[in-house]
Amino acid sequence: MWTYRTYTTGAKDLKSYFRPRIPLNGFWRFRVDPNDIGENNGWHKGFESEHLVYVPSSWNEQNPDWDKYVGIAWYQTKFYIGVEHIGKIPWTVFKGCGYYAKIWVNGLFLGDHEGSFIEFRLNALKAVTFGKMNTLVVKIDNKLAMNRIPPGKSVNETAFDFYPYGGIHRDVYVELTNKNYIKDLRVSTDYRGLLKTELTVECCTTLAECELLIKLYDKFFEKEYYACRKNVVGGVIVVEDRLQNIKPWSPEDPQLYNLEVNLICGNEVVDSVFERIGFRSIEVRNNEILLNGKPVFLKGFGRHEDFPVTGKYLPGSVLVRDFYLMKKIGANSFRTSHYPYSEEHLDLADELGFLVILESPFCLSGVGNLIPKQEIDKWCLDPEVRSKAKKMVEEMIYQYKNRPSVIMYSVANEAPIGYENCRSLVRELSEFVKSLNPQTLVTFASHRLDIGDLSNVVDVISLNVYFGWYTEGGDLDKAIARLEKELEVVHQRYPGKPIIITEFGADAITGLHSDPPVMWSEEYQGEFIRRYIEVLIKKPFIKGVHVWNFADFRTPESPLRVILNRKGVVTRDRQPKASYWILQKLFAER
Ligand code: ADA
Repeated sequence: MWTYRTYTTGAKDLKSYFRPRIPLNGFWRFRVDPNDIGENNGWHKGFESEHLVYVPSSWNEQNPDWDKYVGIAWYQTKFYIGVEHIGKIPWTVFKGCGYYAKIWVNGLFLGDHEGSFIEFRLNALKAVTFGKMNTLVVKIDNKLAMNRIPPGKSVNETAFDFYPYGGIHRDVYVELTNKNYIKDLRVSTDYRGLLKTELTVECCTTLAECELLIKLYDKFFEKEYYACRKNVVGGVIVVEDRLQNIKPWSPEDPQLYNLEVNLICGNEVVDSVFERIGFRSIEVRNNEILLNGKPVFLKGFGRHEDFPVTGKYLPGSVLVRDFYLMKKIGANSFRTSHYPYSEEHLDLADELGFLVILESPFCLSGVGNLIPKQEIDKWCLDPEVRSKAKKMVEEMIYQYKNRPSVIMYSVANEAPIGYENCRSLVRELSEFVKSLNPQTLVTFASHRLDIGDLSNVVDVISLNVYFGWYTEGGDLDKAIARLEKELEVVHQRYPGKPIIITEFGADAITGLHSDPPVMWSEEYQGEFIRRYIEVLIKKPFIKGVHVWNFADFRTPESPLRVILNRKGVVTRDRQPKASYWILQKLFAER
């Protein structure tokens, strides 16, 4: 039975054609508040501002004045709920904003949320006025701090190598439910037709009056495959069956079904939600990653949600292009480096058949540049840091638990596991994931090739390797020799574990060419990737290769970055570099 432990108590945001929604994307009033005077001046009740900003998008690149602004800013919009909805619960739904958000409706505080990449919804019944305009005010605090996940100190002093965009990065809307509603839906399947549905229902009337009607349809709600009625007897209802006539989900054939759940009270449908599901199994056995019982090899990328002007918001059209460019290159997989991506992103992964490593925002690549070495172990022991890291992992799993594309969770990127307290934190997070969701694989991306006894708490070993870039720069022969040697050592250390290379790559400035290949040229990047993959695909214990990165992306300013991290095989505006075609050939061979 799925038990929500500590943090995730709110209702999950479920897909529904039944629940009325009021979209709030568009132009919002906007005001920066560098001295945090807004609340004392009543801005939460509504504020004046000649500035506008578009939602969803980060604020930074929408106005050069806000480009490097990491601080507090205010958003305001209006919405109307007709009197025909009196008696319903209005929820304000935020799919991703941050870093820390506080929400008011008509001046009444509804709640807050920490973390930019996870949805949250707040009951607004006590605040809204039906039949009149309502004012929604959002205070976003995007300051960097060492007790935030991921941590940082200022716009160019971050523990992570991506731009600290601020704002309302993803969709916002108001959704209306009846007082009796479906709070959560968890689905477990396997490729042989197992269908286990766990439902949490919030009911205000006597439960006996209510029942659930669970139906399984094809992707287009045209063909019905299964139906089952179940009385609502207490908060959580479990229904388990095995279906004969289903097709498994896989990258080659991403078969999706719609699981619809109707809550019927007194013969009236009072709520109806659905989830797109796939029947698939994922496991590690005998050093293999098995999808539906067959070995699978992950070919793909570390990605980012990053685009010019929109910042941390990837418009649907850009997502579509990305997925077609990934399909065209022969990829079947990506890691949501270094934070959970949007629902649309995962919708396309489910629909087009990509194997996803879903990563929490616990990214610590540059933590050693922010605090003295002797402080790092103490930082990892900080109870606030530990509980926030755990909360973000739990929220991530809670939100994305029914996705067929999500085969693995990564609890951290480049945590300083050389320090005991940091290692125990990664151990705790990995065990926590397993306790929450034993079916899905767990890993963490390590820049250390020796992960010590953490190999006991992960299913797959994930390594980030840059021989030939940060070391052995310009000397690929030396780099590849070292890669060969080091990987054999890793395999001897963990003979029973599949290994995937979650990062390897080289920066290339588009249009910079050189013969012979030298660093920063397109040729060097192409050569780097070609020689790495030629070695990796010959190693029987290597079960996946993710090139860093799919596309160039914006980073904090640093002498190592030409405005962007340019390790993309496509540019930031999604045009191929020479390495794109080289990789296409290589992926075709595996
Ligand atoms: C690290 C890190 C990435 C990126 C990469 C690079 O491994 O995980 O976020 O910074 O290196 O390009 O150096």
